[in-house]
Amino acid sequence: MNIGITCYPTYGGSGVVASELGKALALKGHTIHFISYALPFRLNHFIENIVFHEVEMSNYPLFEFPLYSLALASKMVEVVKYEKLDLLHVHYAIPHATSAYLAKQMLKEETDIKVITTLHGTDITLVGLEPSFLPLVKFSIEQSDGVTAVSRFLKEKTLTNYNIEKDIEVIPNFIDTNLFKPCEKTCCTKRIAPKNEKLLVHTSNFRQVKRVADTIRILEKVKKEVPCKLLLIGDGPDRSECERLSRELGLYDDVKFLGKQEGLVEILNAADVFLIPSQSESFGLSALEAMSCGLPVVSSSVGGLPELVAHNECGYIAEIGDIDRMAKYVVDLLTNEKKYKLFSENARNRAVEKFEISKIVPMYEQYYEDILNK
Ligand code: GMT
Repeated sequence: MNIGITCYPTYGGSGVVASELGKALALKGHTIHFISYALPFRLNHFIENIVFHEVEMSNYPLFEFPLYSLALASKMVEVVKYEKLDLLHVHYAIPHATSAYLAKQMLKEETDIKVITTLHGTDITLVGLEPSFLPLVKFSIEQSDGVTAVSRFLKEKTLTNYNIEKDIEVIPNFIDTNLFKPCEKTCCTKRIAPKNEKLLVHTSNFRQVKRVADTIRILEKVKKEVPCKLLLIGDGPDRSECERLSRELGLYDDVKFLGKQEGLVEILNAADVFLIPSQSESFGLSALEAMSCGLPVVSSSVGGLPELVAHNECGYIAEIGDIDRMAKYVVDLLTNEKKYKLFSENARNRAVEKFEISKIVPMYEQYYEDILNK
């Protein structure tokens, strides 16, 4: 198939999923055309049947706000027409599903290009609900030829929040378990944990929904029982506030802010427990990456997290903000070697059995076929 993929190209789960899907489809022989304003950051190796089409933006002074959605629609039209695409697969509804709808209308005399929209999270649960976007998101979802959601939770939220009656296919996120796998500690943590302290880890874009401050408060409690440190990977608006909190709690030496990092597999393998106390999380790709490396996860019970983290098997889930309980769970894991080993194995097995890339990519291929033959 000849497939156009649009996604946000920078740091973030939906861009990771779209890029990894594109790469996997290309390796299976499909031709993939990425259409975005920058090269998606995971496309770091040459694959001959992946082409990137950059959406160029004009700086005309009259346009106080960049008209990206429109420029994207024009680029989509050009690529569909000249590269003879079979379908457009857009990730994150705003504005990608709307641009694709516009492109579809512009092309309708020549071809009936099919549009598939994959919903990822805040496009539905947060930004999409703002009055300035809600009608547009609802319309763009309804007009898509096919819609997928990354969890059952997200599907239900979409149907109820937007009062939509439409088939939405749940296709969960996936992981390359040959890449994200348990291995000997290769990264040196002597400076971070000189006394072999246990390591808690969290990765995110440090936005409010992630509740990163909770991870610091969890560390404060766990530290009273087990010597440990916290690794915080990533960056974003809440980072300064978290740095301030760790100083205020006298934990600045115990919380290591590592910023954005490339060597995630090494870092995860150096750590013991993954924390994800989010306010809202439609899937939790970062938790899946950790599970695939054999890390038990302690999470909040929101959104799609209970579909991913099997409670009392490969981790524990607790109410949002229940720091005491989350800390207790972490202590339980770090002080019971037998349980830790079992949960670590369960986490890895669950990633392999339910979310391995080679099992999920055929679900997208089948869905593409279904939509094209509808
Ligand atoms: O919504 C976001 O926070 C951004 C979004 C993204 O584009 O990175 O993340 C969402 O999509 C990921 C990939 O499907 C999911 O793993 C995340 O759970 C989801 N984030 C939220 O729901 C907060």
